[in-house]
Amino acid sequence: MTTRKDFFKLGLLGSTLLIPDAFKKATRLFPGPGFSVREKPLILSTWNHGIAANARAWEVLGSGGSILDAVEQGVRVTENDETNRSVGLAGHPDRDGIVTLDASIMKGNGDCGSVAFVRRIKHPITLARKVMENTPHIMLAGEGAQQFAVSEGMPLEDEKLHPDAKNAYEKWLEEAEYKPVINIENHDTIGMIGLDGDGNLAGSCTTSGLSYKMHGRVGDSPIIGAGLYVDQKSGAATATGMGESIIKICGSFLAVELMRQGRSPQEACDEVVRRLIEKNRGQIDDIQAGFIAMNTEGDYGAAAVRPGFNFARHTSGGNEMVDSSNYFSER
Ligand code: SD4
Repeated sequence: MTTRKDFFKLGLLGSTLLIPDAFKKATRLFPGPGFSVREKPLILSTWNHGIAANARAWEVLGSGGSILDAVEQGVRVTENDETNRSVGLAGHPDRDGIVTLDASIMKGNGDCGSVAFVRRIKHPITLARKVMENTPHIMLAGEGAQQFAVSEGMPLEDEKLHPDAKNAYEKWLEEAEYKPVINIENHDTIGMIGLDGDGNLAGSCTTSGLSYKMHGRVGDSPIIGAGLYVDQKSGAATATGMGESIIKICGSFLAVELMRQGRSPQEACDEVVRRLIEKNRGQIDDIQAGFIAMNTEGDYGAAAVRPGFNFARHTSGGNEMVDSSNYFSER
């Protein structure tokens, strides 16, 4: 149960943060790697768990699957990973001890689907795809999303916390403090964007959201334009990190729109991070957010608010981790 005291604490979130010196020098530029492989296919996904997800996506493409199949099947690996505490049913619960999942999927032609605040579904990304393909809607939430899953033949899993998530939750309950944790474990939401050999784009994003969030809280990941956006004419982008800060700037849409206006993916990601910091009035002590983007040429980029964000890149040359630039990087 969320108490009044908890809610008050939540309301205080951010109010005591200081504007960092880096923000005061708002003209500071980002050192952008400005990556370009100009090679297709290309698969990118957030954090270390992206390696296994990319490998699966690559395999799907190699066996004749579409780019949409690849980004769906790729992130299912992460959803299925019992060691992962930030994606799928083994993730950390909300403050009431319940795991609720968010996911979205999008094609270059604008078709998209998403689910939010969904319980007991092992593969929310597949449910998001079913919303896209089998309903006239784009987004289903909560109980309705679960009912739709059942009607599509998806099994309801036991609502039991993973033992490690349970231990961590019990420890958190001792203080029950609402304090979003900046990623330190090098894994979090998985967002994947991909380009196939014919230049078709698609993307996916799936998460258990912020640990110990308020029951009912929905982050950026299922919000088309915030956690994910794909436009065949311009490019694709996805996000990870503090969803509230990403929603406020329609982060993924913004990256794609900037590419449409002629920015490189790296320039677009850098500008999105700058915009996020500005929109949060520089109060970013408790915020980490990262973005990855690619265009149809095979150029790509990544930027984050602070150090530590990385992403997995799969090309015909292999599958490896790449460090993102960040707002505090030295030139
Ligand atoms: C959310 N963006 O729910 C997700 C979670 C995440 O680092 O990526 N946390 O806000």
